Amino acid sequence: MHNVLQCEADQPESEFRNGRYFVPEIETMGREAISALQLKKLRRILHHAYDNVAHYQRGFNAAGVSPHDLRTLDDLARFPFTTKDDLRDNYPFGLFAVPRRELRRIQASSGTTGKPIVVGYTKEDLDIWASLMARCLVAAGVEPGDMVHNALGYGLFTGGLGFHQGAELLGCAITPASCGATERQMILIEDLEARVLCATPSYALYLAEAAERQGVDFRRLPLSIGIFGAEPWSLSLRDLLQNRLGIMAIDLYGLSEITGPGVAVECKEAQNGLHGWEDCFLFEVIDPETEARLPFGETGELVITTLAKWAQPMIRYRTRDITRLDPTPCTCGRTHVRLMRITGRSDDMLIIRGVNVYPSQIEALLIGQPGIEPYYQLIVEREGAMDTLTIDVEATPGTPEDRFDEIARGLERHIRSSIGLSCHTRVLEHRRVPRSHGKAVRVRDLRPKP
Ligand code: DLL
Repeated sequence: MHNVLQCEADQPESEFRNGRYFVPEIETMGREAISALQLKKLRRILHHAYDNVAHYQRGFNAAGVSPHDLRTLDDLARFPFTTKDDLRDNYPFGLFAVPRRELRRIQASSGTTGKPIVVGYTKEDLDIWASLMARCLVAAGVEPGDMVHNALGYGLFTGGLGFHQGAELLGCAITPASCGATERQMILIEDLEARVLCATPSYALYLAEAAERQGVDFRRLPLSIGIFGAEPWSLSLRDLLQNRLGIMAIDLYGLSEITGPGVAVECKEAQNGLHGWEDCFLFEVIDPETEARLPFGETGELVITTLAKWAQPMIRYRTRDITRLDPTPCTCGRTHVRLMRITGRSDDMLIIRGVNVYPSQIEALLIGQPGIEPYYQLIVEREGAMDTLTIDVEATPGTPEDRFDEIARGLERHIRSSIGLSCHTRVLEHRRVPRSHGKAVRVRDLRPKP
């Protein structure tokens, strides 16, 4: 039934069998071949979900569809979405599609509020995840034999173990540093001559700052590739990290509900959009309001169906992540659809005096402005019926305090003229904006809870 060998047999020549992690037959397939492969796998996963998960059976029946109705990929639009609430409501085992003895790992989503969300994997799921991560590392320029420093959290969060398995499979030596203990991390990066750093972009920035404070120049170390993800980050932050760490900074995307990191990655050749692995995932973009599927190129909410996940298949999972898809082949030769970066999450979008804005858009405007450091926090409050935004930024060390006000007003003008957003800005002393070791807290929402 849920047999990875069956899944392998569908692929022209599978990396799961022969241990290669750039597989031109898969990664450079023409669109028709990708669609044919997806249709075959989609049929199987819909049957698997329907036959083994009561929640899916009820949902499909209520929508008047059965897996037999899937004749083309477009027919998927008739099937119901899955949401985070479905995972919560079916906690812990309700969405699992295999007997418990077949599970080999449970991870949990990094959310800090409410009931946790658990995700489960069979042995085959873990193998596929590791090989997709290995593929991502290759796309990012990592080679067997490389020293990889992993500053992503180990534990229930999928970041640490996800990168770990992929790097080991590829034949790298990985240091499971996890997050925190920043001074020790710097020593290890330097002494072990790491070539690759895996982290959240905000922690990479913190590492860069700590290194500068200690007089360590990362640009003179062998470190040359940074693979960053787990939170939205702007192109301005990418430039800054590349310059300060002397690396190429690659964006990598994933989420616990859909395995973890390794769903999509930028290639080192183009660094322009993240290749989503279409032999294992089916990507759709929908209008979050009408829930209608949008054509390639239009921006909306990303919806993902897992094509090869047996313990806990996800059918049309609403990620809440905002992006657009580009199916044109990339200069690297890969043909899998590209996610043109994740701008933010629909639940993180702020509406300030009628202007819709994501934190990463504000980040892009702040970084590189004179007199301030690249650390910020957004504070949302309510005044009457209006939401207001205050941006806390941090002065560059040595900036006289009597200039703070003038810098703040300059930033307000810059933001207003660039994106039409009126906000209040406060320039704080150096190191007054909190640093993050994992995912950065960009927004403090002080509005009264409904
Ligand atoms: O953050 C998995 C991961 C670990 C990805 C390490 C990349 C690197 P969760 O904790 O479940 O899993 O959070 C998933 O983080 O829905 C996005 O909102 C956000 N996210 C992940 N990668 C990116 C990225 C991991 N490259 C949620 N750009 C997702 C923007 C990202 N947002």
